[in-house]
Amino acid sequence: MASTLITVAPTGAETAKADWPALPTTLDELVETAKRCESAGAAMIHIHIRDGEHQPTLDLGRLTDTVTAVRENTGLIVQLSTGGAVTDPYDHRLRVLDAVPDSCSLTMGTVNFGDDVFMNPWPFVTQLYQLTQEREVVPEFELFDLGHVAALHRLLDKYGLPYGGRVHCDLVMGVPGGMPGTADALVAAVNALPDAVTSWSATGIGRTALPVALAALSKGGNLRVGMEDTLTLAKGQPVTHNAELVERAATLATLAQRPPMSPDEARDLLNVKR
Ligand code: KMH
Ligand code: ZN
Repeated sequence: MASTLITVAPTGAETAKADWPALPTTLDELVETAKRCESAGAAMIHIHIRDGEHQPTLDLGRLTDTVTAVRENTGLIVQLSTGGAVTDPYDHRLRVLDAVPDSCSLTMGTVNFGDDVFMNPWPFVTQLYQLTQEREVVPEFELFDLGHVAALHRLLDKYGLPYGGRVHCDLVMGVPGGMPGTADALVAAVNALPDAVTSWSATGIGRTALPVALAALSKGGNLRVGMEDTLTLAKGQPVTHNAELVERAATLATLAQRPPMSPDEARDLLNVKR
């Protein structure tokens, strides 16, 4: 039976710990979260880290310690964010690969991001992509808009396949400024993906989480869930632990006759370094 890759994105860079104490911001909290989410059905973790004051950081020492700790305590594929926070400079975002993750996010273009702008100019995208090839890190292409899908065609045409030969994308939907979190937008984006794409997932921000997950499963895709993207299970029902979102995703995937895949199966799917 086919199965579903569930990625958990537990923290992100946008939510303040003071507003959401359940957000995992310390290394201990992140490791505990990773373990519970693996048990609930996650196979990959998309990581943003925080500093001692719970602020977003791309500090290389902390990133390296995080990769080590998650590897020591779980079998999850470790994906580090190269998006960071909207304020992070390009050189710090490139330096993330020095922490030697299995995978990293790679956003395919600039996008309005609420009241901010998430900057991903083409020269930065191509530099980061070539660095992933050189360092043998499997990229996950983050697509916030249909224009990002077109940019992925352009990137693969010009620079060839990623390390490992698989092309895995994640549709990030419902960001104010990006494509909407609707089934129509999902189908349009998936139908426009390059033929080289071997797997894709989708995530819906905020209240679009559930419609996007249902549309993704219906269209044969995989799921990303977590408090980076969604802080409530339903109106008035805050998420108290990331595992709740993973459990819900696992339930939906099982109902769709595509139960969660194990981290080992996910390693085969993405062909990350073993
Ligand atoms: N925090 C956003 C500015 C990624 O992780 O690569 C970027 C983001 C995408 O979350
Ligand atoms: Zn992220």
